[in-house]
Amino acid sequence: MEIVVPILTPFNPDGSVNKEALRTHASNLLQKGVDLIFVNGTTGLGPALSKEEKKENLKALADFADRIIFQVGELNIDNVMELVKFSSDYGIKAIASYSPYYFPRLPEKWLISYFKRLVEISPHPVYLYNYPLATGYDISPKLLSKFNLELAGVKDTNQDLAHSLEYKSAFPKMNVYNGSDTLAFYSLLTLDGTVASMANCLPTLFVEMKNSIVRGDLKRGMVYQRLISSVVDIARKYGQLSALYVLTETTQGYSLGGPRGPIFPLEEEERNQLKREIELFLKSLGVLN
Ligand code: ELE
Repeated sequence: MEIVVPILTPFNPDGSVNKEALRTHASNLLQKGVDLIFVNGTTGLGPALSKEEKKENLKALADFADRIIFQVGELNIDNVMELVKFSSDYGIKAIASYSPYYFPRLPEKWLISYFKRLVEISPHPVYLYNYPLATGYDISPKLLSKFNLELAGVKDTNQDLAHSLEYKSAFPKMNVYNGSDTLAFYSLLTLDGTVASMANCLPTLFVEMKNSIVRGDLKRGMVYQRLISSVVDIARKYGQLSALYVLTETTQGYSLGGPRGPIFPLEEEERNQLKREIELFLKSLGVLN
């Protein structure tokens, strides 16, 4: 039962990646008990990073390599292959990729060919990052079965938990995570874990939720889930990806700078309002994280 954090990528004011802040953040999250770090995911603004930045992120986190899943997806296939090869110097847990996206009506077999190429050249286990809402394609368990493609793992970002459960039924050896914050409790309980963006700012709550499940105290676990879902609701009002930088700074006590356009940072007034709102909310619950 693993808590996986799709780690935020911290940026300097000049738009470059702040590697020191990335290391500080990863180290803090692992110290607080999260199990794995997903690098270059959606929350890490993966689709907005260059190939070199993706590499730099892995390099910066080399000390924690065995706890890392390295997302390599891009539309330029040469870059993808280069990223996979680059990962061979690191003892990471797995590489992952979202499916090809943007181009409409891609035949199923092309989507599968993409993942087959990854499996062929990857020195590490290959995980599918399935996010149909974002990519336009659902690499479903049925599709994998139809083409006889067995992958080591999947992060299924899907509001439909049954969809995630189907991977486990079709491929019992596959490591299956659901990637929705609002389903984290259920994902921990019924699958191999959760990939949860809110664990960037609420790592301790996630660890407490997991511990409650381990103890068999499911009622308490659900209380943590409700709390996390409330923070999701607050963050979404401001733009979740940018809000996460502010929330993490507020709860963890260090700055991650801000995001980078086209994911624009919150304006000063929004930042202050969000900080006030979250501090009030967490204080009212007596939660220190
Ligand atoms: C999730 C998104 C999903 C996290 C990543 C993640 O960032 O790589 O709003 O539930 O669709 O994909 O945070 O967000 P929702 O795995």
